[in-house]
Amino acid sequence: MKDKLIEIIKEAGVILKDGYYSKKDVSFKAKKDLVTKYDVAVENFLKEKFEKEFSDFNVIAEESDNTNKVFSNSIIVDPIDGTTNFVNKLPHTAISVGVYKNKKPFIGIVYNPILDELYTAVVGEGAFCNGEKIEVSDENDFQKSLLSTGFPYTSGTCEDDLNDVIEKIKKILPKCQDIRRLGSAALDLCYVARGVYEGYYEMNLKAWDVSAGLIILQEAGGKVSNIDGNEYVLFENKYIVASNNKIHNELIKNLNQ
Ligand code: LIP
Repeated sequence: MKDKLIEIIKEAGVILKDGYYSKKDVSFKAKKDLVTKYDVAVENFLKEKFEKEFSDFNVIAEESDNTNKVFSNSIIVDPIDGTTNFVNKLPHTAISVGVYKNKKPFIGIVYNPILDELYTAVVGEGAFCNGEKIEVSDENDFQKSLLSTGFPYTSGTCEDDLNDVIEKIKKILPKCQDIRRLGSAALDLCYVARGVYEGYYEMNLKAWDVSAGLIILQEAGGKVSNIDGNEYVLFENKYIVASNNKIHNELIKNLNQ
């Protein structure tokens, strides 16, 4: 299944790449939440191919889902993760596809066709970037850890969420090396997987933002949880917290202090 998925995702990457270098009309799903015709075109392409090739799976995709529910066999698709970057020609944008069998993680693929980075993982077989094995960083000193986060679209409309973002940064920033915000949750998780960041956290994400990246990260030796340190459940938890495993407890402790 993995090879067929990669073949289809690479074809979809051509649509994303063409769009990236073209002039784009932008629509708003919400105050800060953008969408373009390319999000829809990549999604339609992937949905049609996946439904034909993998008829035992439900395809759940960002621009057409209205259930917010994972079925027992699901292919969860974000056609363009990092749409704001895509629109502004910041090359941190990717197609994300997570496959869940009997509700359990099975295959994760994140493809950035602009930088030509293909992250892949099958549960039990390790994680790879362009075919090279990747592993999380060895750093266990929180003060030396580079972290990443994201700001929820709701920070423009919900004061509680905005305050929460600020509070968390106030708690974490003095204690770590630094914090980045690059704008694609799928790639943030892959960057923890390949040892660029030691940790990552974000609120209000949907299953399509993280379904593939969390499989890739766990296969690279990392850890994913909710903000209490317990299992992260797609579509259910407000926060996702991810790390190289070594700093996880401290990251959780500092986020909650
Ligand atoms: C986006 C994320 C980004 C996050 C946004 C949003 P989209 O996904 O990956 O990191 O901060 O809230 O969810 O909307 O570009 O697919």
